[in-house]
Amino acid sequence: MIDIDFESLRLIGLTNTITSQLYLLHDVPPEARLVRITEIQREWLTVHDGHAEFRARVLPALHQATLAVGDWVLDTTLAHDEHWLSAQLPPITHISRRGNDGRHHGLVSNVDTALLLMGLDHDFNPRRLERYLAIVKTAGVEPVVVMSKADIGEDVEAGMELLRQRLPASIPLLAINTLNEDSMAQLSPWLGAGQTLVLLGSSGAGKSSLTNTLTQAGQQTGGVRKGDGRGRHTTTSRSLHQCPGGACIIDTPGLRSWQPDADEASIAASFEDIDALSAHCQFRDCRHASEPGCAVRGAVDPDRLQNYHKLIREAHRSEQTPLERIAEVAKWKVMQRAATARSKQKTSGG
Ligand SMILES: Nc1nc2c(ncn2[C@@H]2O[C@H](COP(=O)(O)OP(=O)(O)O)[C@@H](O)[C@H]2O)c(=O)[nH]1
Ligand SMILES: [Mg+2]
Ligand SMILES: [Zn+2]
Repeated sequence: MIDIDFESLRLIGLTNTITSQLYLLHDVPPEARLVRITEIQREWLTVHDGHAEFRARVLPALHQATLAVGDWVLDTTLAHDEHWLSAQLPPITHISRRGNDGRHHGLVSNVDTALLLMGLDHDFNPRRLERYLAIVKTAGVEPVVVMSKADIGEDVEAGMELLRQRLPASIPLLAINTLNEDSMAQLSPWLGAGQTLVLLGSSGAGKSSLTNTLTQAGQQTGGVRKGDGRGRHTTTSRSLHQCPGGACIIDTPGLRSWQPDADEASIAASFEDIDALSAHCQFRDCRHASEPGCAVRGAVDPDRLQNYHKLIREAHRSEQTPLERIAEVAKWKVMQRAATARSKQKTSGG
């Protein structure tokens, strides 16, 4: 087994659970070192070994497409200080999305908490927030809803009240000013040593501002990107940063096409309030549409329920193969033709 400097690697998020994943790998060269991916570029990756960041490339045995920021990988140093990555530890959590082409896109790995950022200004959009919640919860990651721009938003209290009414009470919900160090204290329950957080939200929501505040607050200890001479960073790709308290933060750019990479059942389960209430519906297979004795309709915000149906329909469509989709459309046409024929018969008195 390879040597592991747990003390240093803990600063970039190593946990016991991840360490035990090492035993799943075969033929680990004794000189290999455990490192974490902090940034991915086309030609190279940036990895961190607990002390410093450096560039590395991926050996053909390992497919770059399966790697995401936050993954733990094995690094071998060759002559000329060249770093090559040879193996990936199976991620404990992995957030991915499905593009419009139906393909899976890995986003981040091994995160404990996702901070879902949304501005209390024009960015406010509960449906988009619920989409993010579905993506995160289906990946087994704990969400925290962080409403930014609490200092400049209009109707801050009304917006917060709307979300409190609409979302299950079990989802933490905060209003912050990302530029203010007080936001540190509000987020402290999720910023413990060894914790990894990812920031998700549309462009302009305040993700990079919050990253700067959390990584530069208080005294500056050895940080991945503290004082890297580039000043405040702007996000062009996903990248991992260290907080003084020992947590790691992965900042992401805003994403456009954003579909959960999950099946209908997992999405249904991720709406925990609807899931719990549906046990009391009269019909076991109630779709909470127009069935009698539905325990969900009326109890859940109608717009939230509509959004739930929309996300489930999307998942259903992307699970279908092209042939199944053609068959479904054909079935529809037959049914429509039959209905038209019936109504014609009625009007002609036949
Ligand atoms: N007043 C105020 N401005 C904010 C807040 N969060 C972000 N901003 C501003 O909004 C703009 C976009 O923020 P940025 O962090 O780059 O958003 P990102 O695209 O999510 O990374 C910047 O001009 C920030 O200064 C906040 O909580 N309060
Ligand atoms: Mg940004
Ligand atoms: Zn129902």
